[in-house]
Amino acid sequence: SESENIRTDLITLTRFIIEEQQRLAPDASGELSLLLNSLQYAFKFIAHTIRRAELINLIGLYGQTNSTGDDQKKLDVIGDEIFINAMKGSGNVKVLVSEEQEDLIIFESNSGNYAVCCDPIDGSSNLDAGVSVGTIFGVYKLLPNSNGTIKDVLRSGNEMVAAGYTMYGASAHLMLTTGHGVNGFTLDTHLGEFILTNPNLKIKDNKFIYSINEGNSFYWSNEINDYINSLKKPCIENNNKPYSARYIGSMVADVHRTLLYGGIFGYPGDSKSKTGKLRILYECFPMALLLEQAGGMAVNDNGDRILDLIPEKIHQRSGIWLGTKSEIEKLLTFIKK
Ligand code: AHM
Ligand code: MG
Repeated sequence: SESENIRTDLITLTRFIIEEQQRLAPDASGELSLLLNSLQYAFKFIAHTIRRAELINLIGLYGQTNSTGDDQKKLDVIGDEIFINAMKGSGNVKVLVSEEQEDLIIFESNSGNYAVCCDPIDGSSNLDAGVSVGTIFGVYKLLPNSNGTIKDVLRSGNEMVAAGYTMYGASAHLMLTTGHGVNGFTLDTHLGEFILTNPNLKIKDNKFIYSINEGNSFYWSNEINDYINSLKKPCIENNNKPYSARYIGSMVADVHRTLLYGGIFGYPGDSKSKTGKLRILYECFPMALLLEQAGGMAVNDNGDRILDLIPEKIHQRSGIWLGTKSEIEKLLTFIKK
């Protein structure tokens, strides 16, 4: 019967977090676990809001531009508010950087020891078309004796204690790392729980895919044009076929596919925009940590490790390439020449 086929011993995100803490840091205060719990509440709230968006007429311009000059959508504003309130309410977060806020936010009334950097709804230009968007986040522990300053976030990506994203697609998928591999969870909307569905995820390398906004190729360097053109020739590794092009234009969705199928994703700097488009703290760093923890690589346009960068400004951008080791190594033979 059907009931015999139902799995009844599910690993929820909450259970996973508690068990991971007991296994890896039995003496820890549990503060990070509580913070991860507040993050999961924000993801559920945003997932729920995006699902209802069309019905309650949230789609459309809000009539403002955000700190980086993009048109701000109603859902961007609401996603940002949900995130800010969840972090404030958790008590564990002292410093928050949001893509939608020009300055960092310090929660004076919170005594917590963590800083969170986030893009509440990345890829929001895709929302009207119903394309997947996501929340990207990175977490730092405050520096010793810090009461929460900008210095707590202007640090290398190596110092993050947790990072990940939630993609709001057909289901909501959370990919999380605390520096011990990557674990993937899927939101069961009826239970209201994220369920472990991709334990210890490792990047596959059996699909030959490149993912980049090729409309910018006129502005790319010769090295990048040569590299991308090389992928369009039949190659031995791919049974004498060229690579496939896949570009959604929503970083979370493009990275999600790269994690699950392999290949390479790039948003390089070009002659129009020297440092590309994507922001270091809440777009490049979290994705770079996930990729490395899944066995892949993430580098900038010089071929240097993304996680070794130290941003000087909270909204600083960087060119980024991420994917399997073999794809990034191929890229490096072009850009390191
Ligand atoms: P956003 O933070 O304003 O939503 O922009 C970031 C998004 C990424 O999700 C995506 O990778 C990129 O912009 C796509 O940019 P483009 O349209 O230039 O290809
Ligand atoms: Mg963004």
